[in-house]
Amino acid sequence: MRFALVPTLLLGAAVSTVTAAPQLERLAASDGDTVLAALQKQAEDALKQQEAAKEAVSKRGACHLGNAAIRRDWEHLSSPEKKDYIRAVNCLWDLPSVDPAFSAARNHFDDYVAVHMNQTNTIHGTANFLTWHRYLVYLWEQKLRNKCGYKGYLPYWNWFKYQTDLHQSPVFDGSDTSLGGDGQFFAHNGSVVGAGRIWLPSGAGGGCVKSGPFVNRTINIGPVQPAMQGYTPVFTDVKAYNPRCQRRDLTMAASTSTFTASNLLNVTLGLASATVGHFQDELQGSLGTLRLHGAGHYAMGGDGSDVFTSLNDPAFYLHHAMIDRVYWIWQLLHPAEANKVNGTITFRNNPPSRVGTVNDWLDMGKLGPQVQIKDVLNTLGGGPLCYIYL
Ligand SMILES: [Cu+2]
Repeated sequence: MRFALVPTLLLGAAVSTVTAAPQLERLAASDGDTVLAALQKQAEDALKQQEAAKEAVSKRGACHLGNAAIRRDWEHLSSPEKKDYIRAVNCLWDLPSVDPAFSAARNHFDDYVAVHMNQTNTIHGTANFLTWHRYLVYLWEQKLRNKCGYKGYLPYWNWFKYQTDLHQSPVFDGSDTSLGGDGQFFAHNGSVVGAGRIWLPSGAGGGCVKSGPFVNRTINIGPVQPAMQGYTPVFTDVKAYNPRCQRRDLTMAASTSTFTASNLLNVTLGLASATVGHFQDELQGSLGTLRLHGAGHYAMGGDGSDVFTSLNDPAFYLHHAMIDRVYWIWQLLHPAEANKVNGTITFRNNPPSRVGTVNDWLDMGKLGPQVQIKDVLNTLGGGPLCYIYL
């Protein structure tokens, strides 16, 4: 796919001051990880400028660059740091459910799956998609720290490394410092995605995750709509208790084709970066297209490919941290658009619904306090968030 530049007029000063066109042309010819590193540098420069400007005109808030949490690439955590994260996830799995109204949730790990499943149709393809998921993974991070003694912050899965062989990825290599490896081989006919318009061939897995620190864990909710063929969803009562192993099918057909420099540039500096509406639509993909958000889910396959209950795969949180990181980079590079939302309050406006606003509440059930979208647009203060990405 050819990378297209954003007309400078569309963006005002935002991008034109940050990146010159020749640099963009050069980036477009690089690999995804090089582009990501360049974008990160630009975002950091923009962040420093914006923070310096803020500081000049007002008293500094409690959160600033000097004390913000730093979320890092899973690969860049030390082994003890990775093991501490894994220990804390296991700790959440051992804590009791906090929502007795959802009987299939048997522990606190399940509570997150339940809250997401219950709201699936009002948090995807909606005005709140980016902020709802931002706040959810923040609550997950805080719970790991406050209830389970995790010392670090939420790591992310860098999509732009190992995308041609996910078995080599430190997130998925099956070692005791990964979030588990591939599933056992399970013969199936690939996955159907993109509203039934895209077929992805199966990988070498599809069955129970066979290695890594969570092999003996049981998941209890769903599946509701797994993309992987041969994985039968619960049709009768999606809220029913359904204990089983977690399944995965590392699917390079999704990751190799989509985690590209061209797709990353398109949403951060290209045509699809012009407005928040363009950005979020391109990030999520539309009917018949596979894009960054979907590709991460379908690259995990199995339980991770279920739009309702993909949180059953513990790598969900690292995938959505990466979504949030790209959103964070985009916000920093597009300050005039950064605090806007676009869309309605139902999945691709089906059924038709009102337009979403920054005053809408983000409902996390019993996972944490409700906040408004405007409270989580900025990761550096003005609300509960205080973090950056590195
Ligand atoms: Cu979701």
